[in-house]
Parts: sequence; structure tokens; C-alpha cells
Amino acid sequence: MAERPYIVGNWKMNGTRAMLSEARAIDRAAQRYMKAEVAVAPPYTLIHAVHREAEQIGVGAQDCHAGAEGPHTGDIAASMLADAGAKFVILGHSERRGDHGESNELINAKIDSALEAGLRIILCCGESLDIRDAGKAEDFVLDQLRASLPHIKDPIERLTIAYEPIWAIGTGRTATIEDIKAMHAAIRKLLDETYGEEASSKVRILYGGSVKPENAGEILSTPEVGGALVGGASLSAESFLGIVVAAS
Ligand code: G2H
Repeated sequence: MAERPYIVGNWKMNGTRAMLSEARAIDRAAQRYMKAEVAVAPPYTLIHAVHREAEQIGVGAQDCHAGAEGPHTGDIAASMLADAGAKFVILGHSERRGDHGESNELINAKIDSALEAGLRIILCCGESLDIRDAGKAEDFVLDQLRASLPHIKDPIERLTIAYEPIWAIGTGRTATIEDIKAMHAAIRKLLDETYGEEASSKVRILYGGSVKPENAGEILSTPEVGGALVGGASLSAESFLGIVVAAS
């Protein structure tokens, strides 16, 4: 498994320029906690500003269009994100899948486009409560991944997976350690089968869903958990850094 935990703040649709002070504080602290790789995905409007201020943390985006350019009002291409300073893009987040009806096939096309633009990918997957209660969580998540994983081996270091059970997102409820352990092991097995064990070992599998300073230590020490994708708790430098410290 990749050794350095990857702690990524997903600001979602939050943040104006006033939030740049939080980014600066996160960046300064990240320079003291080098055991973790730290990144934030602010809204599009702040990517360039965070990129200019950040010395240590990575800056990324929360989505991109599958096309390279063209008549898509309101959309943004992966190359534009890279031009603004983004180094990675989160794709397939359940809020994109839910709010915008994104399919696995579309997400796969977005991944290709983002890789082409030189970005790293955080590919999200996760099941609803109904699916978990029906005992189909593992099948569902693995099907999501089978249909959206990139087919090529070469940029494997640029791929990260984030398992985020939908019922644990922003609810304050986290999956049990046993749930996380079992799903991450199943995802690792699929990655081993898809890319081979050596290539698979370069792919970190993050956990996301109400991660906070109080639960981060236990979650991050679970086998096959290579970091965390953090929403609500990444909006203040103090709580986000509590998670970074837990990972260090
Ligand atoms: C899951 C997570 C970040 P939160 O969406 O991607 O958000 O930590 O608020 O549950």
C-alpha cells in the first residue's frame, strides 16, 4: 500500500475569498506534518487563488466535463482546471451522481479527459442505505468501479479511489470500522484483478463520510485505508488539521 496517507478537503459548494485564510492556515500546518499528503478541492472560483498561495498542499477541483472544449455553457474542461493550477479532480462524487444524474460511463469519460489533461483523479464510489440494508453494498460498489475505472495502466499512480457510503455523508454517521475494512478489502481485490498487484499497490483507497478529528485516528489506522476525503470538517482549518494530525 502507498505509505503516505492522503488527506483531501472537499469544500463542495462552500467558500468565497474569505476562505483563503483557512487555506493559508492549512498550508502552513501541512509544512509541519509532512507524514501526510494534504490537499483541498475548493470551488472553481478559488482554485487559482489557492494554487498561488499554497506552498505545500495540493489543489484540485470537484468535477470536470468529459469534453476537451466546446459549446457546453457553464461547464469546465479538465485542461482549464490544470491551467488554473489544479493538480487533481474529484470525479463521481455521489452528489454529482445524485444531483446531475451522472452515470458510470460518463464518469469514465471524464476520467479519460482528466488524465489526458495531466490531472490526478479521485474516483468516488459508494452505496445508498437501501442498497446496504439489502445486503448488496459490495456488489453495487464494485459494479460502479468496474464501469468507471480507467482501462489503461500507465497513469496508475494518478488514480485514487474514495469509498463514501452515501448514508454517512454529512450525516454525522460513520460506517463501522468493520464495514470500512470489508469494503476497502473488496475494492483492493478488484484493483489487484484489474491492474495486477504491483500497479494496484500504488492506488490509495480513501474513506469519506463524516470524517472528523474525533474519529479520524481509528478510521485511518484501518487496513487498506490510505487517507480520507473530508467534507464538512475541511471547512475550518482547525478541524481539518485535527484530521491531518491524526494521520501523521
Ligand atoms: C463525503 C464527504 C466529503 P462529509 O461527501 O466528500 O463529506 O465529510 O461532510 O461527509
